[in-house]
Amino acid sequence: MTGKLISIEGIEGAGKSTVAARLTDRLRQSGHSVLELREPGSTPVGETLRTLLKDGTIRLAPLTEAFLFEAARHELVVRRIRPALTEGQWVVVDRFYDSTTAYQGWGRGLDVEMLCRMHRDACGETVPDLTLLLDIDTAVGLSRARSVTRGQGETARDRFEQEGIAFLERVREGFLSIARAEPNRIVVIPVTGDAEMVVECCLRAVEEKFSS
Ligand code: Z5A
Repeated sequence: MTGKLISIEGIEGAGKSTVAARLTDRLRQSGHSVLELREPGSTPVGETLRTLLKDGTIRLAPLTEAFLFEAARHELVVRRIRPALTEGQWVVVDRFYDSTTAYQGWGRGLDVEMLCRMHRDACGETVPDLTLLLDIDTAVGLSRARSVTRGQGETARDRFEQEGIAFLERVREGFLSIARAEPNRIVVIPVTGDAEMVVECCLRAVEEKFSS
């Protein structure tokens, strides 16, 4: 595999989608061939599971939720990520398996070791070369995410937006804990400035990681 896999993580409203799009543009301008993907999604099965997973009216047990995210991830890895990396493309993915560890592990209380085994089954040796963790104050992230949802005219809040601030605090702490455990892979980007400043920080992290 000659391409690079970059995942972007963080709680909702951290600016992941914004960063993923702008980072992809900037990497393309530097001459890289870049595939931008999102999780769950970016395959027919993944997009179908995304609709189900975000539907706040359908009850799911935590383990069911974890299996569905892993199923969507396996499809993404097999159908999109591995072929792209094999062709030498760079892949920017909006969320990857750290989200399951943080949300279903730290948030829902599932066993983190079990989840890590599930990641290995779903992804095999396809692991991110670099993970950018956008770390934002929980209340700020939640309010940004909710303003987007309201802007889209949705009436029912989705499964995760129904969760309270305490859930999201656990998820945020989960992400930071994963970052502390894997400092070579994960760079924490504090979200304090505007989107352009955050993108610049991310670009610096990419350059530092891959320039040597
Ligand atoms: N989930 C899970 O539980 N387990 C898993 O394994 C996976 C996911 C993979 C996916 O929904 C849900 O599934 C997610 C976790 C769970 N839970 N939720 N909610 P999603 O993909 O639709 O949700 P999201 O990833 O959280 O997307 P989001 O809410 O859109 O957040 P974002 O992508 O991080 O933010 P954004 O859309 O780029 O920006 C939000 C707003 O802030 C927007 O108006 C921007 O213009 C603005 N923004 C962005 N950056 C800035 C800065 N720096 N300053 C000011 N304003 C900014």
